[in-house]
Amino acid sequence: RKPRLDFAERKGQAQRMLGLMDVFLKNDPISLQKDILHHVEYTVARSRFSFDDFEAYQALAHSVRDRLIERWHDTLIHFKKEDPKRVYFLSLEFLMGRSLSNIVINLGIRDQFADALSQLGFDFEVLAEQEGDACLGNGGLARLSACQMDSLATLDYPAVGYGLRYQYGLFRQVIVDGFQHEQPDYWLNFGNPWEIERVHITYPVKFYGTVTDEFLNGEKCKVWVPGEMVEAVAYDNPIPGYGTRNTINLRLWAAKPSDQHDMESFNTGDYVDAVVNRQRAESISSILYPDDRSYQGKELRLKQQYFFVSASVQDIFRRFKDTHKKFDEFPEKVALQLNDTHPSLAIAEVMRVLLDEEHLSWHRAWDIICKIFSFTTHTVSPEGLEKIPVDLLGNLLPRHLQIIYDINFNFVEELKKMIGLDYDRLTRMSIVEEGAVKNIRMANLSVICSHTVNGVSRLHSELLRTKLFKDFYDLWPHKFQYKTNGVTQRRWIVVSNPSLCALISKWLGTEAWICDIDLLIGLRDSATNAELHQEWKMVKKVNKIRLAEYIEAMSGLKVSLDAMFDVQTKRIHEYKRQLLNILGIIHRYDCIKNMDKNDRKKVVPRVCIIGGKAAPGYEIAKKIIKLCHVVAEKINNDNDIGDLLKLVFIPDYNVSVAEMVIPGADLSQHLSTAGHEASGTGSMKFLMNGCLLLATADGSTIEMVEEIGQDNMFLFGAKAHEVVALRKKGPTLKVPLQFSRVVRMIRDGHFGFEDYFKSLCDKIEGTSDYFLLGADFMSYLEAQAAADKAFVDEERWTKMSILSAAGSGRFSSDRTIQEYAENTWDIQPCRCPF
Ligand code: OAK
Repeated sequence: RKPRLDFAERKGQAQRMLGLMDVFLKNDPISLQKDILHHVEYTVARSRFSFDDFEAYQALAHSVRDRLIERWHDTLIHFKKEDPKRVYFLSLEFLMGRSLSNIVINLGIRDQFADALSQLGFDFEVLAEQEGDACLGNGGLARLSACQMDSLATLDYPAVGYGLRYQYGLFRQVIVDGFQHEQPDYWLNFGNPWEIERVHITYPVKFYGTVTDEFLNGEKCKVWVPGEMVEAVAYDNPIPGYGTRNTINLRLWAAKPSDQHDMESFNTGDYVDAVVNRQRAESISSILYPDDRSYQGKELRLKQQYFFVSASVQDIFRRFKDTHKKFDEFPEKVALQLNDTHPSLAIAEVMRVLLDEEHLSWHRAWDIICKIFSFTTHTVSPEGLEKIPVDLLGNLLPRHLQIIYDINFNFVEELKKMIGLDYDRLTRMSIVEEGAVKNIRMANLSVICSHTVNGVSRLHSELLRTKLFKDFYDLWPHKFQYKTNGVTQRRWIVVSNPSLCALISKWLGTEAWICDIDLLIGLRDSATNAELHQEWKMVKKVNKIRLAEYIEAMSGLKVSLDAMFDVQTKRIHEYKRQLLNILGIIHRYDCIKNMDKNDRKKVVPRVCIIGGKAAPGYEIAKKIIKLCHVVAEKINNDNDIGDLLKLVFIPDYNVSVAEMVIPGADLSQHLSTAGHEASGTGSMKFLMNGCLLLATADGSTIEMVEEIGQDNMFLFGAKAHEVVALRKKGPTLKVPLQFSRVVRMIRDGHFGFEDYFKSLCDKIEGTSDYFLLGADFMSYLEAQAAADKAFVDEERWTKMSILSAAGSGRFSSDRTIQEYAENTWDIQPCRCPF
């Protein structure tokens, strides 16, 4: 690949930039201290002689924000002047986590702030810990959006992110007696210094009502008379790039009652009802739905989708019309990226605006649609695809339903010309699903109207082409691409693992890898160097100490640093097979119990760490969490076992917990049944941190094997193409005795709660073992044994660890974004001058 940017040049520009900034906000220690104290006194409104850590954090955050805003303004002005083609990234979820450290690192002023603070008697890290996480998303898709925003800014792409500013983020997970309980995350309670409320940037969003035919200049046109109107208010979140002045915008919309529409109800005299009704409007952006894949046909969810889409589309049109008159130029200036199907109403909305408000012909409007939308799906299974009941959509958005029907009519007519009257295929490909409940298939709508359909790994793309969207692939093979996911090394090494960051820069002799990750490969040259080994082990130890302290503070459990820290952290799902991990742990426990003293001496000690949230209504996932707790209770209190095996469940796993857990892991597990994980991005973060992977050949893991070699990972389990055949075997499929034995231990009440776990055991025995835990169990145990063997050979393990990090370059979101820019969006960097 061609080098992205000359690092020396970047660095030089960064230096000049710092000099220039001194004109406005100086970055010397005295100026920074003055600034912080100014914010203590006047923003936080505490006396500068008496403020606590949280107040110091607030003042610090505001000082950083001032510097951020300068660059953000400059970037917006520069984009306006240059008027490049922009990509608009529409996503219902962004999982940003904390911002402070990330921002000061990207701005290149972390050390200056740390020095200034230490002279004031504060520790930067302690203050950074005061910040709460912004959890406006569920899991993989949402964190990917956050990583991609960081890369878009760093690579100087003219991009805008659009999403919803939920008042309640993802629920907080609290464990009571081993059971998950959910508590609301009112994350805005203590204010949010990273957002800028734009009271003057608001748009009306319409719902319900009727559509009538009217005549305008002799032409028939549709007029939508809404039944409800809500106001969308913009909240801007500047996202700084690293080593650049570019700072892009993430615009999140909040719902407010619309004054316009309410005048009537106030005038009718029912003042109290009118005020209560106004509050209803705010509920649209109040809560993030916590189920990451089940579509329940809830009206509020649909309202959220349309609300954010409508406001974003109005904003995009406003920006375009500021400088352009002819809509034919629209595709030259606008690329709209659909992050899964959640924003796909944007298709019908853009069409509606072009037809009903801009009065373009259907032909011209459709031509524009086909040039501007690109769609990325993050799902593997057909059940994961979003469907909206026609009645629901027709009631809430009557004009959009008409447009979708028209798009479908034209599509089906064209299709008939191409494939003839193959009714089965026509039925499968139609946007409208007939049946007891008539549905709109949002994925079909997205595929039909987008110029490009992306999968998130090579395997995923193959599954899309051969299974999920086979009919469409056969019709339009040119539409189908894939962009293997990536994560940002700024967050996942530089922010979360500063010791590793320093070590890598020292051994590569440059910091350039921070924005040119391919340079990491240079570590391979020193993979057997004894001095590097020493330092590498030291870094891991520092991170293990940090994690062990956290575990002790949280659970009271003391863990041995000599043990292998074995981690599986991700959302709890049957297909991700946390249950396989727990069964493996029970097996290990059972083996140790049955060993004599001498054999026990040979056991490789392990600390097994599991973490993740279950969707509140997902019973089986919640049972898996409870099982983990009862098994932990038994093992951790068994004197025969001691330090040989410990099991810990880390509650409320989120971005900032991940930043602490991942660097401290020796081994991480990615156990999805092959063909079920579209990509997986957690594995990439572990890999970058030199953690070894124990994984199935699923999602992007297959590509990781190619980068770092099979010898440096522990692969196991059936391959994706074998899974179907294994399922077909059903009752004739033999499961190993070891598997039956551990399931029996649960059934027999070895860990208590046997009645409660019955349904869980029933799900994995006999024909109901859909995710093939039994079939993969022996291979899993073998991979675990291989990991034990490697771990005792310290030199071999350290070399594998170095090679894992060295080979992780392909999994940077910088690469992903560059591919999207070149092959999907057709946009160019637009770098802000210094
Ligand atoms: C969430 C809601 C609906 C559909 C998919 C998701 C989701 O989070 N999918 C995950 O996306 C990640 C980013 O592409 C992938 O790495 C995961 O494999 C996928 O499950």
